[in-house]
Amino acid sequence: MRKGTFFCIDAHTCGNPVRLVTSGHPDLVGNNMSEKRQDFLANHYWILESLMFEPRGHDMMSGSFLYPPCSDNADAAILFIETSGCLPMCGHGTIGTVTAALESGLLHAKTPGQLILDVPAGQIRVEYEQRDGKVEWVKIYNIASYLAHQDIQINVPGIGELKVDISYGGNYYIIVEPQENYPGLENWSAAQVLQFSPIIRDIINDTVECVHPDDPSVCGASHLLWTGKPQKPGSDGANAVFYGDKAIDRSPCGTGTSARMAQLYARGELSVGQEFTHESIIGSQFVGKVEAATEVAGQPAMMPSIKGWAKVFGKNCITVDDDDPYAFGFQV
Ligand code: PYC
Repeated sequence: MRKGTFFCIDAHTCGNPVRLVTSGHPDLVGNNMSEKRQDFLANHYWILESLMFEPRGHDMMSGSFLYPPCSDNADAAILFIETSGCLPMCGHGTIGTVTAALESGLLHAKTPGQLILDVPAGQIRVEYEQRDGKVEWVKIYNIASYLAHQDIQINVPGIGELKVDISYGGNYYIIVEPQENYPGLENWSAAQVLQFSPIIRDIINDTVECVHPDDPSVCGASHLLWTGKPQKPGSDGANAVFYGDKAIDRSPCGTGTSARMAQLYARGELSVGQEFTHESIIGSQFVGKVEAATEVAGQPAMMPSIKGWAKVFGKNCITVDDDDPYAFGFQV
């Protein structure tokens, strides 16, 4: 039976949507969130299609379900859903989910101001400040991030030769920096990001293997991160992250910022203790930091944190019934 009623809290993190689905959860099979993510992808994907795509969602739509923790030390678990699928980790999604869940009383921290959350990519720690019921900011201590591939030469129809890196921050990011055939984000339009990103992603995924050494279900370069000169005071870098088929993240992207810091750290351009304020395509900012050095499968890696804010703006009740020809969404 593919029908249901889903209560949702709608929020945005620094401009990008987060739809926290508070009822209608499918029971998921698995010992951890990675296995539960696989179960959702195999058996419950219609829920994502219904709640993320038009007419109930839109190109940029992104959301989550809260689940009971899988580990003894955790407060809760999150399953991320968005138009690009079920992400192993989502930074803006975590900030929005934590804000909406705390403000609505759905989530109670064992230690006020701190949470431990199981996510498909592993376990993350969160700090937050709540005043008069409102969550002021959320800081995520993200999973280990690392530069996976460096200086990959590709030939992109309509652009020409490009050199890109691939870095992991909870998802694998293809990072495009200013160079001869790419003048930087400030000289590039959103239409160009949307036109060329899927082409580059296909070229990379046909030729370069990205598989997480600790969890092979986390694989494939799913996102592109285009860099450029920041426009806002206090920013150290600017980016536009492309995901799904037509989305550009309105937030500075938590996993993208982690991946970018891991790249800069690997090149010696950021060191432990250093902050990195990242600006989005609409000028909103996350404050990133290199918290510590670590290793992933014996290779150098770093532990990033990302701090940002979210605002709750509404509640809704979405019904999905298979008598509706567009119950499971569409794309144009
Ligand atoms: O904030 O990690 C993030 C994210 C991933 C895709 C869109 N936002």
